[in-house]
Amino acid sequence: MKNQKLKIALQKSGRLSEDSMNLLKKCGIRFSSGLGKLRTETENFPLEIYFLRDDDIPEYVADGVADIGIVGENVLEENQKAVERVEKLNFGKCRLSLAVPKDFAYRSLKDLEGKRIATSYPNILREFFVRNAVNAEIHTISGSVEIAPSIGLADAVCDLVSSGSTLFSNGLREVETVMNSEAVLVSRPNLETGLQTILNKLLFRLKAVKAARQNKYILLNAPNEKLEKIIELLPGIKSPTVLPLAASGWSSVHSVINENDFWESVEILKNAGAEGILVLSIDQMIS
Ligand code: PRT
Ligand code: ZN
Repeated sequence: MKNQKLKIALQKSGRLSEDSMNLLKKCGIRFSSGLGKLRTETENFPLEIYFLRDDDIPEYVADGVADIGIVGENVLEENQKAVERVEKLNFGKCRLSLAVPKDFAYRSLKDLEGKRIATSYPNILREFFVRNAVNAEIHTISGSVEIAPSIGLADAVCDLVSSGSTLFSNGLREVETVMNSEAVLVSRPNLETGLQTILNKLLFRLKAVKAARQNKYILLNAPNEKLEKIIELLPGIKSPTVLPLAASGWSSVHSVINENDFWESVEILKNAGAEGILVLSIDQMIS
């Protein structure tokens, strides 16, 4: 169908909102995202954006109100709706963890036997306890889980953690990871051909942005006599590009390196005689 648009659901306002919108923008998709907007059209890509509460996204996608969505794996796992995971997005990283008050002498999961655990993730936690043969009482509360032990409502909690500072400032100690989570792109199953084609186009761009974020473009100058050594040390994805510089006896070396190796690589290269090292972010990387 002509003029067909893919409908995507993003979190309206919360921890995933900014990263989700930035990701689309990095994919070259232009749109306005005024505060309070529920829906927006994009200017240069057949996409329509819906802004929703994150907990509602799996259901809206499963029901076909939206075709695709961006949501945390924790929400997906808890809600168990009929949606397909299409691509992990590398942001919104956190873990769902069990935590106990500091003075709780915790050694193993067995110590939670018969205890009251407060959480907003009863389904995930129940499944975890079944898998680990622990009998504990799950108390479902919708927010401020971390204060439950101090007001006598629970003996322990199971909540999302990223830096750990919320647990710490509430006198809690993280003891077990129940699941790791990050934002994922989900889709309703069996998209019509036209919509699937648009999704494939979007995915192509998303993957290019994701790959770019994990890599840096590096340029450096090397004296020719040290060139061989430097090239050998460069952990690039392919052999680097080497160009002669106007100054005789010097070359310019260009390569792409993984962000994780980055600082270490730069130090090694510098020690090997590289000069004028420039490191640039990459916007898109198409393999
Ligand atoms: O209004 P709406 O329902 O859309 O939003 P929400 O309040 O339910 O969700 P929101 O915006 O808090 O989180 C959206 C998603 O972000 C979650 O479903 C996770 O997938 C992801 N995410 C990543 C997190 C965190 N990190 C996180 N740290 N979600 C929540 N937290 C909370 C946690 O619950 C705890 O209260 O942050 C606190 C802990 O953080 P640290 O840094 O102190 O450990
Ligand atoms: Zn929510």
